[in-house]
Amino acid sequence: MKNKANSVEGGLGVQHSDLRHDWSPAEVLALFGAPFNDLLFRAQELHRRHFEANRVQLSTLLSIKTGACPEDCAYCPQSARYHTGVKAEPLMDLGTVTAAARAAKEQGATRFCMGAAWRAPKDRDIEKVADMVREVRALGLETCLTLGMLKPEQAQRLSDAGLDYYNHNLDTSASYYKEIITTREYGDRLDTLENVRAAGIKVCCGGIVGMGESREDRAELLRTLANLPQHPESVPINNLVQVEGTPLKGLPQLDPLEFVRTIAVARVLMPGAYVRLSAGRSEMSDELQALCFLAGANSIFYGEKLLTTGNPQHARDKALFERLGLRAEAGVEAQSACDSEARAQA
Ligand code: SAM
Ligand code: DTB
Ligand code: SF4
Repeated sequence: MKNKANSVEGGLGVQHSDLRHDWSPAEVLALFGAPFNDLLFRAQELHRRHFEANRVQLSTLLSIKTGACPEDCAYCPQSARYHTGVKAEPLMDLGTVTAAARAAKEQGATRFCMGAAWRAPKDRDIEKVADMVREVRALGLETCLTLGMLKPEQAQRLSDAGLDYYNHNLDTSASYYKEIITTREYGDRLDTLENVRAAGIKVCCGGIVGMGESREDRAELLRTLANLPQHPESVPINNLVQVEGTPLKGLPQLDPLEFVRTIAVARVLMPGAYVRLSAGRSEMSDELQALCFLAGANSIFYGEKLLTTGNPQHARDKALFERLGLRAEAGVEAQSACDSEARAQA
């Protein structure tokens, strides 16, 4: 079953009072500081009110334009400023993208996310990417793009092509942002999110932890997301993948339990959103991932590569789901088949 967050109050136990947009800094910090079991219990309760408890949404990523990015994001292996060994590749052709999308669908993914290492796309890029959206959608997959900053007309073109989601992360708190990126401002990110919403595209927006930020920064990131006029439908929480050559390589690792707390607080603040356990899973044990699912994560990147770095093998994820009794969320086609079956039985 799909996200229950938009269901009418009552029937599925969904309470709109769960969906707040007025969180104070102290309230969010109190959640972070609560006893671990209390926080996880609250997150799990809310998770079960809004979603099927053991379903996980599967998204597969593809880098459609790689490297040589003019931005200076300190975490990113694709910035032209750092020597990371990532080979720059121009925009992929349509056939290569659709072949990858077909393969992702065969493996069980329901959403195909295409990422480009741009500060912002040019109008001629938008036309090419819009064709990709149309073709991938025709395969029966949901589509997601992450291309950098978008102007209102560009967002509208993508919406007209049928784009389901746009990913644009705030990454961290407004105050820590300038330690990580100097080539754009936090406000630029918020502007793009507004343009995406105004075009009727669903918002995928989250961040990265483990970049040397404080707990206050993590709390501020989640508070900013939760206090947007509408919660993002999808909230990716990335654990920094430290890549040789980037300025953040060599930072101390974040306490894994603090990572779990971050997931749990995201679930409590945005109970109707898909919270994605995103980058960094290759380095996580099954036990740590299990805690993340208990904390309310209900989406993952599924597929053996993220954009330029590794992700768990399909077989490892299948074994993990088996071990935990988790099931992949059905795709749009399977979903509509279930719906007609249910209608026939009614
Ligand atoms: N260039 C576009 C942009 O920055 O919005 C889209 C692609 S960019 C690679 C998408 C997101 O990937 C970033 O916002 C960041 O959150 C995430 N990311 C990049 N490098 C990462 C890393 N080393 N570890 C974790 N997440 C990372
Ligand atoms: C997101 O939040 N994480 C993804 C996706 N959105 C685009 C990217 C993770 C990238 C990890 C580093 C890499 O593979 O290059
Ligand atoms: Fe470029 Fe995006 Fe990487 Fe920043 S995160 S360097 S904008 S590809």
